[in-house]
Amino acid sequence: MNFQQPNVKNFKRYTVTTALPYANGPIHIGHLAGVYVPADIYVRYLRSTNQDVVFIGGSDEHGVPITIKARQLGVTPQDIVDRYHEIIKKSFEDFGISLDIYSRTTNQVHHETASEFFKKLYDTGKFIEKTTEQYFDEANNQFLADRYITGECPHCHNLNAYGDQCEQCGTSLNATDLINPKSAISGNTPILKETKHWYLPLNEYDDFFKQWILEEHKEWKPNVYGQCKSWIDMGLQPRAVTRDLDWGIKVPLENSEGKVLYVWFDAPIGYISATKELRPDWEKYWKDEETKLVHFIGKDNIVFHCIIFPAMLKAEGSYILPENVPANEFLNLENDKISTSRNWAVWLHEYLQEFPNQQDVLRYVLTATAPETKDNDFTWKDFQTRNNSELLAIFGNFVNRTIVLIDKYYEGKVPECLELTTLDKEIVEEIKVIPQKVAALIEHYKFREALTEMMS
Ligand code: B3M
Ligand code: ZN
Repeated sequence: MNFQQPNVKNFKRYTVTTALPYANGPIHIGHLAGVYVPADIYVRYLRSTNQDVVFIGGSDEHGVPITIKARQLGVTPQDIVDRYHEIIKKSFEDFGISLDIYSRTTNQVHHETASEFFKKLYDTGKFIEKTTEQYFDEANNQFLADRYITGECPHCHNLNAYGDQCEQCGTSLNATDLINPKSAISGNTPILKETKHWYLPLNEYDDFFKQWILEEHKEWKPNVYGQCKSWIDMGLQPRAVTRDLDWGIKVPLENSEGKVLYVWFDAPIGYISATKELRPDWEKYWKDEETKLVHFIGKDNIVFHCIIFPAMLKAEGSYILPENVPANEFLNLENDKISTSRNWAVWLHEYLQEFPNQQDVLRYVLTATAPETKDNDFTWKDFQTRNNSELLAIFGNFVNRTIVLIDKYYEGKVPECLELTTLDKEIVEEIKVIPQKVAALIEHYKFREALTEMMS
């Protein structure tokens, strides 16, 4: 094993965030393995060493994913987010993800925080205002933002790319980049129509990103660093931060009826709003250089957390930037991509019903098979084997034998230490360094290896 140096820079406190799941469906094992279990291990480790840490989560309740779900079920977006926010919140609590707060982006404090953030960037001239042609569905009389439009990705030629992103290759897109665009509402080919929006000119941050990521954060995971490098090398483009939609945070400007903040503008600000809600002294967790900010996310969220949100924070000027963004790859289920729409998933709330009090088994299996460096597969056969052969036969048996034998031969008391043999001494020396090894691995987001070290 490579023994790694602990962080050279010393931090006074930690702000650890977990991607805010869309409140349009329940949590599944893919979410857990990719984001919440590793983040929870990291935070529990920090707390165990008496670090000052806030652990932030919440529901992402705006954007097209919510309105699409509401349309499918014939209810309002508010109904959808109310329903799923409760399910998600409860399943995290029951599973033992030790978040300090699980907030939501429809909260008043979040609407205020996101509006103020936008207003400050607007007032300080950080946006460009552009009127462009955007896709419009004539049958439904509405502009088609983000997931309301699908088409072929110009990069990897996935036929089901969304208007803001291709989930296959991870590229962030503008709707007009798509080949053969179709309305996700009517299936029609949309027309182009003029509309005005505000853009964050990411191209002006080119030098900043080259320095900050490519030079100063070479230690980021290869998958994260690699994706960032390829976007920076391609040349960053201005990104619209507003949308023509009726669900979301209203653009806080005169004459902007029917326009809301882009969900990827407001959602990451949700981390800040949740911290505000949690602590009156929230500012030190976001504005003090001695705070280490770490975002746990899945790989499809890399561009938003490594490029767009940092550009927003930088433009605003008073915030710290993330120190690391440990993104995982995807977890498949029985060799097939987890899919909410095809109902191919192990849902957390269902697992908790079927395996009451077996949270730790799932945590163990998801950590042992975590998709840290490449996509990985969850199978029930593997779950069974790991439970029976590892947790039970190795770990359980070790504990059981130790206790049973002490009970049998020494009346339940740890016997006095006799003269140690050379072999005993070697083992004692080896055991002593294990906690440091595990700690160093956790600090470097290598949770699988940390687990292996623990078990061995
Ligand atoms: N809701 C996307 C997702 O669930 C989005 C994450 C927001 S993090 C600020 O994958
Ligand atoms: Zn693609």
